[in-house]
Amino acid sequence: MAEDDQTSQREDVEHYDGAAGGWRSLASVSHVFGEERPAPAVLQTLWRQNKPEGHMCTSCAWTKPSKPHLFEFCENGAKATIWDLTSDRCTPEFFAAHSIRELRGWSDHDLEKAGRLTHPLRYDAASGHYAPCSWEEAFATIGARLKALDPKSVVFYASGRASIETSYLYALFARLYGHNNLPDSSNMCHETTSVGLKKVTGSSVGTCVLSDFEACDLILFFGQNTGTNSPRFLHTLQQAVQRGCRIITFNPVREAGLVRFVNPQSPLQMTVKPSTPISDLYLQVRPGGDIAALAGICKRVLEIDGDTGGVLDRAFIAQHTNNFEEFAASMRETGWSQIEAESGLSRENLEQVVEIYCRSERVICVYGMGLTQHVHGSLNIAMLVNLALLRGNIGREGTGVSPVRGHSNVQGQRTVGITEKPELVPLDKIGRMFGFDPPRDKGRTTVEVVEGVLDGSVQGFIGLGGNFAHAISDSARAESAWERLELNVQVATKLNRTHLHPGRTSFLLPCLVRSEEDMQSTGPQAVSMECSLSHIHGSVGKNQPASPALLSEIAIIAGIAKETLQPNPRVAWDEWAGDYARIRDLIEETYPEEFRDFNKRLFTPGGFYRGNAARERKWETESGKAEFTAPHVLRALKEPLREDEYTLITLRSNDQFNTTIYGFSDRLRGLEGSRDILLINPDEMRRANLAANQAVRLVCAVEDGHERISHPLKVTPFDLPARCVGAYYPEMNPLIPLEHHDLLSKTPAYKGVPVRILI
Ligand SMILES: Nc1nc2c(c(=O)[nH]1)N[C@H]1C(S)=C(S)[C@@H](COP(=O)(O)OP(=O)(O)OC[C@H]3O[C@@H](n4cnc5c(=O)[nH]c(N)nc54)[C@H](O)[C@@H]3O)O[C@H]1N2
Ligand SMILES: Nc1nc2c(c(=O)[nH]1)N[C@H]1C(S)=C(S)[C@@H](COP(=O)(O)OP(=O)(O)OC[C@H]3O[C@@H](n4cnc5c(=O)[nH]c(N)nc54)[C@H](O)[C@@H]3O)O[C@H]1N2
Ligand SMILES: [Mo]
Repeated sequence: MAEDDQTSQREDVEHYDGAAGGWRSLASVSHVFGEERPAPAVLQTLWRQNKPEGHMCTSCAWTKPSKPHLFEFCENGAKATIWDLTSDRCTPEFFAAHSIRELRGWSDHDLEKAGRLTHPLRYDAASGHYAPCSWEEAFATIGARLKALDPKSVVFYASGRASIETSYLYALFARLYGHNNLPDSSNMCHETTSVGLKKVTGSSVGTCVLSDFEACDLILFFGQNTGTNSPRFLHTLQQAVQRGCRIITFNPVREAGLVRFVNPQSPLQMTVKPSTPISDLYLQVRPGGDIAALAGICKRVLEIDGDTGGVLDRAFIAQHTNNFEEFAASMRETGWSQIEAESGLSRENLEQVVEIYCRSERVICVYGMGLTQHVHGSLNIAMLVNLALLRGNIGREGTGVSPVRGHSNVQGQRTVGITEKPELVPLDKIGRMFGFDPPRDKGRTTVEVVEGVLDGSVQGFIGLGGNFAHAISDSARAESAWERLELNVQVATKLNRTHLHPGRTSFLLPCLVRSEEDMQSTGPQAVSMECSLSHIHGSVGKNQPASPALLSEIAIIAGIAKETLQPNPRVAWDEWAGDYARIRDLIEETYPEEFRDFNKRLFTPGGFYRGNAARERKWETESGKAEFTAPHVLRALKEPLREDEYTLITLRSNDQFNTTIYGFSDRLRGLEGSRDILLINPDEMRRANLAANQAVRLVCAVEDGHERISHPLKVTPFDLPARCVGAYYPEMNPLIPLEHHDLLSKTPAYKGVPVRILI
């Protein structure tokens, strides 16, 4: 079945169904190559990228296969490396020439474009500039300030790039100092998975490995944009399709990567062969409509089983699940008219899905931010698990639930203790290993960090990478609140907006990137990452550092920790920072099952698997079984839309990595030149009396005493469902109320914001 049969194309809207990958993907890389003028060694670096002897890409978290492609990198991975290895430098002279006040007028793109940070910097409030300082001064001052603060008022944030070794030490430092305030970017991203998937399956991460994708006969895709956000995954999908696996996609946007794909690795396909169609069925669900869509699918599966029998895996349900009867009853009671209205999909389309689902023996459910970033995001995931459980599609070869993680080591950070949830960490063991009593009280999520900065209960913040105040919801409120901090330390590679809101004492500390050589007292060091499929991969950087003054993240953490904590004979910061194999020994001692023979297995081709209980049908849930969940609502949004309101989904382009804006082309959606655009469907434009290219603003429809209005956006007709508009992240973050988050995990509801259009 060709994908075009499924959704009729309109002439009056922007859509780009050109293939993802291919020549244009290479052209897009060469554009960044030209702009950043990286050293010639970068080509060699790309050659080694994601291969056993090289460094693991800092872009997405998709797995690195044991038999890598000739070039095991994608357009975005190449861009990320080139962006890191630019020849531009953001030096003390740059900061002498530009005050913080002036830099706030720069765009996100221009801030990072200034180049790699080269020296440790301290903010000088009197002049309003960052000025160079020594590492000794930075460590001594930060240590003295931390000692003076109540540890419970301090937050150690991590963006998901720092390695497993770095993350272990960072979490240990936090607990030795006295808090569990260890949120990471996952709290804005897949925390819904960590909490919601865990609740129903016992697993806080996906249950699939690569071989499952080689054995499945159907993949259901919910709200994950592979072509833009995890392009190497397209190879896996293409191969699956070529061997007859079917793909069904649920997404309000027709994302080109999920429509068809050209493999840039295959010169033959780029010159003569037609591209591979990816999705058999592409359903443009309404934002927040997945609960209803999944209810429709589950209802129909149950109906067919009632009619003919043999559809449900009754033995599995009886032995492995809980709450089936209540769930089945709730599906029987849910009416089709409600399902169609809430999902925006027809009963006929949903029945087509069921027909394919019931014919497929092995099904994988893939999802991304389209499910997690909603007020009822955890329920979205529970509904997807309901569907999988009906036919025993978890814990068998070729089946499973596969959340696609974002940052390259965000999953690994959680595995080794970066979490605000103390119950997820073996605290007794850590206490014994290092001779102390770790704090047991719950730490802060990212949302709770901002609440704390706003009400004064958070006074100190260390950011290990990331652009926290700009990436979080209500970013305008967060950014100005940041200036109230007593202590604000940012460890970074490039300048970003969070750095422009220093607190009373502030440092900006530059670190190595993963592709650079990390030379310590015992020689060059390796680190490791965990991919979306729970494999641990070693990584070695070989490039010359951007500046001789840079330190590794581990050296920076050790430097601050030594100045903060009392000496402890079991805590050997210098030895650990001098030899990362010692840190891996500690990790193995703490987590012996997952990290057995860690140092020996570091460079296993394809990584080594850390195991997953749910994959073996051992359910680490409260009931000891996989849970069916009867939905209490059918809409993932907070409230129904009023007459003049729309649901805003915030989108990523394929020319950005989160708040890092490489350029202004959203090639895979056929949108070029500007990020200040509002995507809306032409029927809605007529209804609202809007003309293409007209300038409008968005205003948040939540009335809570805060006014939230966007900058002017150009109206752009685009193929979207009714009552829905799209615009880019992070520009739209000032519109999103902080209180607007998944109810269980507090992941911000970035994909379901009620807005009005101001003309
Ligand atoms: N190039 C690039 N790669 C990246 C990133 C990047 O910014 N740029 N970011 C990285 C990070 S940290 C992450 S977490 C991942 C994010 O990767 P994804 O999980 O793909 O996240 P998004 O692009 O935010 O949104 C995914 C899709 O959800 C759809 N969507 C929106 N609302 C709904 C809904 O209600 N239901 C459904 N079914 N779909 C919906 C959107 O149309 C979009 O196609 O990518 C990682 N990789
Ligand atoms: N509206 C809306 N908001 C969102 C989202 C959305 O879909 N919509 N997505 C959310 C998601 S999924 C995420 S993960 C967050 C992202 O939030 P963050 O992870 O906090 O943000 P990034 O933009 O990834 O951080 C970029 C900065 O990291 C620093 N950096 C880069 N590499 C390194 C390194 O190797 N070491 C160190 N120390 N620093 C480094 C650079 O200084 C760079 O400026 O945003 C969230 N915000
Ligand atoms: Mo993310």
